[in-house]
Amino acid sequence: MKTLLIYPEYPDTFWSFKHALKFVRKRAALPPLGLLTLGAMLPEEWPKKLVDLNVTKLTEKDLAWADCAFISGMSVQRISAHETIARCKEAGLTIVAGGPLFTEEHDQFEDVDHFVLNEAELTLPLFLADLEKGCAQHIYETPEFCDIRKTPSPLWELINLKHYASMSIQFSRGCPFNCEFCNVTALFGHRVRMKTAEQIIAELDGMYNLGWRGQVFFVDDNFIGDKGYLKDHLLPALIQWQKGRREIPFNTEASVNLADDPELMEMMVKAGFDAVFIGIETPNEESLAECNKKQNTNRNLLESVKLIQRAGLQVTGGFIVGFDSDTPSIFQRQIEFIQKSGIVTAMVGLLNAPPGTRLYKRMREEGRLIDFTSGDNADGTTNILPRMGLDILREGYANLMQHLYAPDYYYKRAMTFLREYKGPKARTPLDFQRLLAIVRSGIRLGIFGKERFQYWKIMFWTLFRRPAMLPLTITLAIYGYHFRKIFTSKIAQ
Ligand code: B12
Repeated sequence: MKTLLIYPEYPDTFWSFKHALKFVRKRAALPPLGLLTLGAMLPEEWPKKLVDLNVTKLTEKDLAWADCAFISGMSVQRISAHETIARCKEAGLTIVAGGPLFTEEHDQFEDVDHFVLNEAELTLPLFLADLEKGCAQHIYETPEFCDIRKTPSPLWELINLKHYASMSIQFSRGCPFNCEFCNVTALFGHRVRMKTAEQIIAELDGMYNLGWRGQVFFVDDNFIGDKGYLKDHLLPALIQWQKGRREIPFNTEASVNLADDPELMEMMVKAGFDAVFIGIETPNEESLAECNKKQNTNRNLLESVKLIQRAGLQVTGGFIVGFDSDTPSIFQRQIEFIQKSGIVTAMVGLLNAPPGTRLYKRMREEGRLIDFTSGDNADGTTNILPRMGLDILREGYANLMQHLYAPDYYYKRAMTFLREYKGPKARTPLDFQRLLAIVRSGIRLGIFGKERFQYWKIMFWTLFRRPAMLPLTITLAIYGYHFRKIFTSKIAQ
């Protein structure tokens, strides 16, 4: 079976980092880890070609070569997925689809021959066995969750690593918490399932041996779901792995209770972690209680963020407006909180109810579901009727985003962060493209950008006060440019 593994294109979103990637001449932020992992589960003798539409095109030659297409994706890639399926269908390929988009919305895709849903570790062997017997079914799904200690290492050699700004690796799946709006537990379960430290080292070795020296994102739902295993096994192994080589910078996603554990933060920094994405959501205690975000309540959230930054981890954060307990004062409160926190990359979205969540069920019962989710959590759309009214919510949101990403607010926040941040231990090597990015940002932002005054102010401040942070400051300036572009094209109309 000649197999195409296809990753649909995502639109221009906050998360795509498309405008920022141009500065470093990269085509995508991250590789399609699901397909790389799936590739390793398919029979070895099947010839495989991975086409990531975010870095390359699907050609007629590809379609003529293949017998079948395995397509993955998230909801945000829906449009490109439909187009891709239509082309594969026309070329007469057998189409197999899986991953979060299809697990949640398979009934929207008529032309797919086989849906292999949920975790491929459990459903793919059943499909392959039936295929061999000539009786493959239309849908394979399971309520069970797999043992990821048996998941094979991704087939890194299927991609050209050079096109990506970062590599990704997955240590665990699942989250011990139960936030009302989050679909992680529906998709990956409540119990935290972990790979072994040996598996992670083998995966890192795999990409390192192919020449990868840039950053690696641990794409866990909550990296600190099992602190004991981290402290006793994984982090010591990572610390050991980094020894004797130019350190690889890591980043990940975690819950805010990371701030309560100085030993864990210290070990993470020692292992090379320099940033962590945290679901902060809101400074409004009532909204946190409403959505059952217990880990964020009864604490000084601002102080927790500072503790993490001081330990040496940049905090990027997710924020939500539009909870039932939110009043129109929430927009100003969010602005103040985010400015004070120094969370430079603050992803703010309207409360959405993804299918499979408890919020979705509640909204349906209350007759408040109005649309289907766009899949982009930061485009100012929602699929629920908010208590404060849709118009007030949308207007307040546009105003909030305009403030947060206006050059004066953005650069002020970056400065707040740089003052607090201890500084990374491992650094992405300054290769030719990164050097050019410095020049490009100087020209695009420092000469032609409307932020030129703030740009040079922060550059000189960093140069004299925190010179080691200069590459980080430039990165933040470039991100700011991307966020502003997205804001003007998507939200400010
Ligand atoms: C890394 C990541 C990203 C990366 C992008 C990844 C990439 N390749 O480009 C970034 C940070 C850019 C990102 C952004 C977003 N993401 Co995201 N992301 C993740 C995360 C944390 C890990 C994905 C991953 O690599 N997993 C590891 C691999 C091994 O797992 P997998 O992809 O699920 O694949 C397995 C199965 O699904 C299956 N499978 C996958 N593909 C296929 C294909 C076939 C044919 C078959 C048979 C099986 C199969 O087999 C694999 C092995 O079990 C997941 C959460 C998660 N735990 O997966 C969310 C997740 C995928 N993201 C999600 C969302 C909503 C988003 C955002 C909208 C914002 C947000 N709220 O996070 C944006 C939109 C992107 C954009 N550009 O606009 C949702 C998707 C839900 C959905 N229905 O689509 C997830 C599930 C998180 C969640 N809370 O719900 N994301």
